[in-house]
Amino acid sequence: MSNQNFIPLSNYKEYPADEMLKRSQAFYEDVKKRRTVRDFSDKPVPKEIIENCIKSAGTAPNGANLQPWHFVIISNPEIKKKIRIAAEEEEKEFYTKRAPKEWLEVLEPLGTDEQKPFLETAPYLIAIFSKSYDLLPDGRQVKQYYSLESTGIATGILITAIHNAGLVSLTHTPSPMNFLNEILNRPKNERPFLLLVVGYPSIDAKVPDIKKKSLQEIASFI
Ligand code: IYR
Repeated sequence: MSNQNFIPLSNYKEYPADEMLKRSQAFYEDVKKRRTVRDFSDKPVPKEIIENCIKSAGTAPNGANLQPWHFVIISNPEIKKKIRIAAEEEEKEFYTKRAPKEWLEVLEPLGTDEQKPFLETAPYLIAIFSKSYDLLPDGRQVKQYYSLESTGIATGILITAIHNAGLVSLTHTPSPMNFLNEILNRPKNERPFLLLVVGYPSIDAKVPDIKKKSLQEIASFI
């Protein structure tokens, strides 16, 4: 027998089909304007906006509701500088040694290189960690389920919330990212998942001229 406490689904609101159509269209029209940005302004962003976006991320569906994630929000310039130095070191290795030719070829249209000035310019870096296990106060380990999938979904909601607020972001994945545990003093059960750069775009920000696949290319209805 379940010892769970169930409550009515009181916040669900059904819309008429025509209104759903309009809402789904309006959401698509807005979300398709999101672009990954690499040219950031140093214009400050009120912390409450970031807090709301993180709270939105925390609503994500996840394995057994164990919420296997941790977000570190970095605005301290010295910590940002440490992260930039460590990331650029790894990226230099990547671009000059580690990356196979085919990988560099698909990155070519994005115009990326080992220089990551945005890690210092942008007002916020959000380091997202995924817990491989959790720790009880007495030190016992708690297994997590679908940790990476759950953290991925939360990150998607976070990126969408940031876009919805009127800010831009960059999903940055310096590889390997273990330096984030060290710099941010995070325990070893937390694996760095992604570094999200958040702020306003610079006035002259440019983005690559790339296209998203069509509905027919990404989906099949059977
Ligand atoms: N981490 C590197 C390389 C890179 C890899 C992928 I896959 C991208 O979509 C973009 C960049 C960097 O950040 O430059």
